[in-house]
Amino acid sequence: MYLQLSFSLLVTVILLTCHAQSSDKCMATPGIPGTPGQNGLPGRDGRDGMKGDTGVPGPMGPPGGFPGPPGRDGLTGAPGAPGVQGNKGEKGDNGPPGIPALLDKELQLQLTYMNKRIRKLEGVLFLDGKIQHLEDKILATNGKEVDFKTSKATCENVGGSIARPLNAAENSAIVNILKQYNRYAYLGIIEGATPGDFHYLDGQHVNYTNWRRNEPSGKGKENCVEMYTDGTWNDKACNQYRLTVCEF
Ligand SMILES: [Ca+2]
Repeated sequence: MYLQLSFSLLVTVILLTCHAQSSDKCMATPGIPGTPGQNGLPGRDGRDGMKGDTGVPGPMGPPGGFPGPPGRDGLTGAPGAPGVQGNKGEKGDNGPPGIPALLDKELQLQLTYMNKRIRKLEGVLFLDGKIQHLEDKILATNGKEVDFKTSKATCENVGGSIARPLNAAENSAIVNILKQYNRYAYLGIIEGATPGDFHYLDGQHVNYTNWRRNEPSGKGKENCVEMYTDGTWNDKACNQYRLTVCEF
């Protein structure tokens, strides 16, 4: 009761005091400050910082300590110089006797198979007009026209040699190729130091010839031999472009 009376009295005093002052300074009374809030939960950890510099090596330990672990292997060195070749060993014993080829059934089967395959491949090339098959040689062209030197090198690079007819049958086989391409070809025959003296590339004397009438006529100035599409020969300068025909 006493407390309620005192509070009413205090309000009355404040109101009267306020009334006595100018009205704009006395719109409201300040409130009582609240109690401080509780601390929040701790935040999450921040990101890792940058790695610091390597520290200064520590001082050497006292003498008599244990040795550290061995270091890593170094880089591989350069190879050394090859050693001196050893002496040749003694000849070994002979192996057991093998089966004669004719009695080796497995070998014979393989040979038969290979022969069939080769004949088929020859058929394919013949069909394409690329080869002529003779008894002991195969004539072939790559269809390209080049000078004598290039033609010769082209044949030799693939294990053959520029075609040289040794008889009428071989001459005709070359003609068959020339007719398909309607081109002339150089033969593997050249003129020697003596004008009119023609020989094969290995220096052997030419046995079979098929010169056109009044040829050879170069008198030492036409050192190569070309074959016409009718099979006759003409001595010709070596720098013309002629069909490459090789023999194997
Ligand atoms: Ca001529």
